[in-house]
Amino acid sequence: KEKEVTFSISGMTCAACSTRVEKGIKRIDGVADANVNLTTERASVKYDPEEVSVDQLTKKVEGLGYQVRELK
Ligand code: 9UX
Repeated sequence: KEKEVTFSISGMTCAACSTRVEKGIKRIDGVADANVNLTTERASVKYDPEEVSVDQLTKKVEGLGYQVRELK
């Protein structure tokens, strides 16, 4: 069953940053949708927990060069 997770992401300073993060997350297998908001520094991701973990999503964003934490 699909789940949704919200992240706080810092380090995004221009619109190309948030687009980059959003596209990067969307490319991951198991991700159904992703929305990244530059102004609020929030990302919401719809994903299938049987295919991808929150930790993998986090690692992806870190790999792109931003600081990320899950919001509970
Ligand atoms: Mo904008 Mo973001 O020139 O890494 S793409 S700062």
